[in-house]
Amino acid sequence: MMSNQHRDGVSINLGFAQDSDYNSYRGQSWTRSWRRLSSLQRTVIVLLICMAALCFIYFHPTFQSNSKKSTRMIPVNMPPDNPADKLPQEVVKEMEIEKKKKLEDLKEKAQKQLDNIMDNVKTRDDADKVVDAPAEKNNDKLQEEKEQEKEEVEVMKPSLEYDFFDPNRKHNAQQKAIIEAFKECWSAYKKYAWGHDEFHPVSKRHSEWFGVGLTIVDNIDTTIIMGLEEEYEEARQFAANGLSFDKDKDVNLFEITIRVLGGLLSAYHLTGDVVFKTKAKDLGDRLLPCFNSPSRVPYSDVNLRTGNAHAPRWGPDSSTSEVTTIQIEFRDLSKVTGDAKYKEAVDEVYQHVHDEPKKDGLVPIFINAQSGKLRNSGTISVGARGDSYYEYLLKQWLQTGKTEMKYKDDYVQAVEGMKTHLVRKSEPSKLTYIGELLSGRNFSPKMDHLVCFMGGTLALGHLNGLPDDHLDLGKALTSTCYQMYARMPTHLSPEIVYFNQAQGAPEDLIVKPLDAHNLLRPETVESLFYLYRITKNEQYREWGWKIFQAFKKHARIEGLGYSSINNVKNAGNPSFRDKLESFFLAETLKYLYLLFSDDADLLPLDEYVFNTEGHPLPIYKSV
Ligand code: DMJ
Repeated sequence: MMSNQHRDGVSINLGFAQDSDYNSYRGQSWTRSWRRLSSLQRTVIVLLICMAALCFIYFHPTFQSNSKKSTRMIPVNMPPDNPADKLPQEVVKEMEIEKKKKLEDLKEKAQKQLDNIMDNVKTRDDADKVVDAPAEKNNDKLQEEKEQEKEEVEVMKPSLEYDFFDPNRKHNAQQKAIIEAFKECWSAYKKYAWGHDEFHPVSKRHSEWFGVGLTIVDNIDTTIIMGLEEEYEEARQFAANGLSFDKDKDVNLFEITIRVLGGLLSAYHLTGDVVFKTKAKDLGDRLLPCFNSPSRVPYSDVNLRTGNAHAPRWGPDSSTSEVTTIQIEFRDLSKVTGDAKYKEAVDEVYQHVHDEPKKDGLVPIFINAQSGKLRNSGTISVGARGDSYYEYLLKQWLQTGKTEMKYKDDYVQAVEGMKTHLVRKSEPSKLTYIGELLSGRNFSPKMDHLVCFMGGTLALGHLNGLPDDHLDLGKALTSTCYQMYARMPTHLSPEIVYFNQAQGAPEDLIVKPLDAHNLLRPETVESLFYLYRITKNEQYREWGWKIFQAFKKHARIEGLGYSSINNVKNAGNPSFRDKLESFFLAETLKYLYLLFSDDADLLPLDEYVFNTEGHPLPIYKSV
């Protein structure tokens, strides 16, 4: 027998909802069930019984003055249906007195019975307490100990100050064009791929990666930020009714965290809708087994249903950026649920990496989950597998209200390390770029487009009080990233560029055939967004607009949205790769939309920190 305390009162559920259970349960359970009730519940039941008994007494014909029974007291020679008022006055009075007396007797008896029952309830309660006391004490003690062990996390609620769906929100011409691009992708995805992870706009097919409707969940916040109420409602419906993480599927911890967990948390903060929080918690719980490695550095993959976690299929190591780019999301999950376990898991990983030896703050791109060791001979890169390690150092410092100096210190040290070991200028134009250290030692003038996030991150650091040369480097690097677009025949950047170091060479950028593709990546427009917000220099908007135009010209399929392309060097035939990456909508178009926003109240940088997938999450006042 269970009792449920609801917000609007006390309700008692007798717990026999299932008929099959009921039959077998009925014979033996009333006494046990009664004993399991709290004294409040028992009192309520007893009072109800007593009230029913009193009602019975008051209203039953036996006790009514004009009842048929009372007529039996009338002398037998009188017709039974003769009204009492026809009897002599003294007889009637006598009858009234006798009836009143009887009624009083009965009331007294009922009251005595009620008192007995109440005494009994109290005694039983006390008896229960005696029997249960040691167990309760033990439980209390255990609970107390658990609470002491557990770090306290205050449950944070969304602030909801901005009305994203205000019909009076204004969009300028550029924003309208970007919204149009988003809507074109969304409606094609809706038509051909709804509920599936990714859309292939040339073949009009879809594919699965995690099997969770990735393109939708990664973009709930995009629909909100752009004020697209209809698309938001569709996404919300999916999250509420179509989204399930109960999948026998191996997923990559980092990718699902930044895209799906980050997307859900952001949607929760922007709307306050608990559906998103509930889903985020479910996902977070399913990802936690990743951290059950001997070193507590997470395995890269986990099965969402079984919780079986393991290293990647291709080797024993996890990527350094992957294990260090989950902290913002897990910390936020702890904040919104009040449960410290998520934050504790990722804090341990950060602390572990923090304690590992580094090259002037720079980390190799592989780490072993068994031993917890960074692979010493590993390449050092701010591109693939290294990138967001540096991004999350700065952003964790910001997320924690600049209270946790270890993140800032690590970040500043890493930027110094970059300046010493990785930053160079190319020939002949002296473009500033960030190269790599192969095997942790040998410089390579290779830069992934992924590195282009760093310009915006450096600017964001400067906005938060870091030195001027951070902003200078951020500007110079972003200028180079723009050149990676501007100097290609399609005006779109390749995936990887090599910078010329030889004096007298005619061109700064070398693009190898296998690196000439463009996946619609966001890093350059992301940096343009930060730099515009921070410097208000119109040049950044001009560059952003040119990049958007180039995407429109070479990556758009009319009526079907956008696809990644194979060759940015061939403007005549860049050839479609037939894939719309979810980050094109979640980041590239979102950052472009924000780049052109004149609304100072829209996601201010001192209130929100964007995760590495472009999902805004609140900045807290402390850890
Ligand atoms: C996104 O998923 C994120 O920006 C991540 O940090 C890097 N890769 C893609 C975009 O390029």
